[in-house]
Amino acid sequence: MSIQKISVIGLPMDLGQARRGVDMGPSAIRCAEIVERLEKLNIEVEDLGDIIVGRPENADEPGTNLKNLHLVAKGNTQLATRVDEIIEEGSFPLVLGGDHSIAIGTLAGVAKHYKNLGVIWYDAHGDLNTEDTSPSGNIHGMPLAVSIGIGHPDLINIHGFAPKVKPENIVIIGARSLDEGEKELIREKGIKVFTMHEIDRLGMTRVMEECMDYLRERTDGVHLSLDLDGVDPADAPGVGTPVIGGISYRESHLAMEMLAESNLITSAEFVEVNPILDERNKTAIVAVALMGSLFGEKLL
Ligand code: HAR
Ligand code: MN
Ligand code: MN
Ligand code: MN
Repeated sequence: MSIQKISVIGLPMDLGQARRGVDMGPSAIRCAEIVERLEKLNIEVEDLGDIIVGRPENADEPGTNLKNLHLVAKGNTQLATRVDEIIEEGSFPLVLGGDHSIAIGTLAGVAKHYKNLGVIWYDAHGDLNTEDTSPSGNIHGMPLAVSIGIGHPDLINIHGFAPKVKPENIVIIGARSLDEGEKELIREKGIKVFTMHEIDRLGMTRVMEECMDYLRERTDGVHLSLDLDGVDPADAPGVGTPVIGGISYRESHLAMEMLAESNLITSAEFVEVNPILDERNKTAIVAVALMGSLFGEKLL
């Protein structure tokens, strides 16, 4: 079924990592004319604005090495409710970050509506760390682990149930910076990963075909979680943790166009746009261009 209506919602969260400025991501993406661009595709678009994020007095909380745990959990709890409502109303949730910790809330709200939710995790990183394996204590390196039910109880139980996603329903695309603990978890849980090696070797067309065939046969909805650092920093410089050797702008467009043709995607989020680190809003412009392709924009 084609998408009739999109509901845009921002979570201007920068507390899941250490570099300030990513809280301005939703604003930068709106400046890059997301609403205007999607309206041109004959889809009804509503902008629900941003969820308000609290300001930390002290990042370190007693009893945990997770930074800003309380405020990250609070923002994500609110996001889960809003995303749940959007789906309930029959609209497509399009969530704007913020750092990638916001996927915890998005997935909580989305997963309630599917028995077998699929997830495409487009990212340089695995975001599969736990309190024990994390090198940083930054929650933006943990949301995928949280979604499969591994992590702090205040995070995994958001929206009242856990886990949100089965590991075998996840496909990671673009990985090139995985911590040892993440590699172990990928092997142990059988998570499907197309690293940059497979993208180089097979080409993006085949990677996306394999990804979509894999998800089509086992899921009843697919969430796209697109971290802009999955794209090469030459094309998307405005991110907090850039990793060279990434997916090109053109390959990313191709991936989005193939997803549009497949009609598989039922929710999406675009995260980690940091305008403070960007060059003339380039990364937000790239994000909006990719959204255009994801929702069916054609060159001719
Ligand atoms: N793996 C590292 C950590 O857990 C770095 C995480 C990186 N950042 C992200 N997530 N942008 O994709 O701290
Ligand atoms: Mn509901
Ligand atoms: Mn990420
Ligand atoms: Mn990343």
